[in-house]
Amino acid sequence: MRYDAIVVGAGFAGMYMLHKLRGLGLSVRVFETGDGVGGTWYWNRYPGARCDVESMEYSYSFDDELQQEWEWTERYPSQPEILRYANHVADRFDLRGDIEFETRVTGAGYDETANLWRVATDRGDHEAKYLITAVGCLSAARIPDFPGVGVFRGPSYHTGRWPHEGVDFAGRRVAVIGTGSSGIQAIPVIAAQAEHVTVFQRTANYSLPAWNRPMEPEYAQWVKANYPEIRTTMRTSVSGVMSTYNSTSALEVTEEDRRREFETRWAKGGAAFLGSYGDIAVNPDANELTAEFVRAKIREIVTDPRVAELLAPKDHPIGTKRICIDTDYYATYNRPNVTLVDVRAAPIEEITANGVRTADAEYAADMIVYATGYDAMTGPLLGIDITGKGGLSLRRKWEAGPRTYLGLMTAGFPNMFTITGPGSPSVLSNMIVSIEQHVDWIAGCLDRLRADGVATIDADPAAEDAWVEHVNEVAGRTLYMRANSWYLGANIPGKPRVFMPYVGGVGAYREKCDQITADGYPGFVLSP
Ligand code: N01
Repeated sequence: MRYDAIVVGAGFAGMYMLHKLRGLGLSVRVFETGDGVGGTWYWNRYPGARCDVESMEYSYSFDDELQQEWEWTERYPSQPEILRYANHVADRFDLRGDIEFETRVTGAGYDETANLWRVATDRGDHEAKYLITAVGCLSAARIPDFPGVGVFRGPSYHTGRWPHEGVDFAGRRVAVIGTGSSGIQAIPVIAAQAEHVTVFQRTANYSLPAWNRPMEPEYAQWVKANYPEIRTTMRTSVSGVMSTYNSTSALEVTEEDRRREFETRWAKGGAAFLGSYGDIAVNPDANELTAEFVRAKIREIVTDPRVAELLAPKDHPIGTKRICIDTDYYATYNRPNVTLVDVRAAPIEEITANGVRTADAEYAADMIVYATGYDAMTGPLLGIDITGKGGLSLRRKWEAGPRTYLGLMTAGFPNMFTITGPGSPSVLSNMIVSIEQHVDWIAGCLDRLRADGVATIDADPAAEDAWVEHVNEVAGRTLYMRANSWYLGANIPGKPRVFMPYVGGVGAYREKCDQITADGYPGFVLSP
């Protein structure tokens, strides 16, 4: 079939893109691997899965009736509630009719002569003038290639591919590998049910308390009454959230003031703690003071000093790996049924029929939970065999790391747009804010191209080079480069070490994109 636009993925990005393109009167088809909408929230059904952006801020802003009618029940939304919200949006805007579920896009090739994208799925081929990827940044789940993964006798699960029917841990010995956001959320919930949990930690992570609680109706009402201003604040902020950001240096204040500020933010909960001072992300001394406060909290909470020391991160600055937000994570190590294993000191050598064998011991388990993360940002795009002009494949073009103009397009792939692509703020922000900004920008662009009789748009290679350089330069001014994070591809053996998201802030980035629209798309090549 032939469409004006094909959208890949029916998460929050694909759903809103469909809605916008329909509004322009375009014919659109969305292809989605899962059998429902929701993207990341469709797949990540592990126990404890919850968003670390507050409910009132982690929602679409494009329709006032929608944001007024939906009632969030907790401060931070749980996965089931976000999935209900995604389904509500799909029903409300009648989106399902243009979404083909259980259909995986396997390839897409640009046909220069016809100026069309030919898109292959596992259920047939299609074509479209525009190809828009809405594949998410963290959707290519990854289990490390430990020898023996297939020989384990019991069931094993990746957090990002959790069975819909749930998992019963009662009476089971569970091995959990990985202590990123997913592991840190899942471990306390699993430990409350299982006979025993053995956690395999390679890198200790900084985690801040969520202090999640039922939604206060007065607060929800206040936000709803003030949504116009609140959404503007979020869109022009650094991370796309409402929280307050203190621009003073951590080094300019007295120890007593600093302690008070840290304690206040710790007691409030959530990632706003990292906004305590303006130089935490750039100044090693300011960062160390912040990190040490968190380590002291860990030592206070965890009763066994040896375990506390293992849990206290010392090998990377705070905030340079994605900050974790938890409920009872550190306190869980005070339970008699939880064991922490340091696999930095003695790495995992193999998975055996009976459990996990490290360099110095074998740990028996009935189940394995892989909370081992994703081939982030580029993985979902390179998982599709995409070829552009002259038969250039995206995998080849991005061999040394992703190259985009604004994270929206990559030169040589005309009429292809990447929602929250590498080179845009994406994972460093409230994803819904960044998704809406990209979708609005793309829809505005397509409308304008149509009005001006433009047949193709492509990124100018020179503008792309300059943007890539800018993305690197801004990241280079921060401490982000000092951690082996997935932002840098460091979790995937052999992946090029390139800082993928744009650290310049969603407000500044939006201004830049809007200016480009106003100036008639400099940095893009438009052909009639
Ligand atoms: O994945 P991760 P995640 N041997 O890559 C370990 C978002 N998210 O699914 O740090 C031993 O962070 C690895 O160790 P190391 C959020 O953006 C959001 O937890 O590489 N261990 C690490 O501990 C988040 O950042 C929410 O040394 C191995 C873990 O596995 C992103 O998703 C909730 C290993 C992977 O951690 C990804 O989080 C959940 C090996 N060979 C996720 N390989 C919220 O909104 C990997 N590990 C709250």
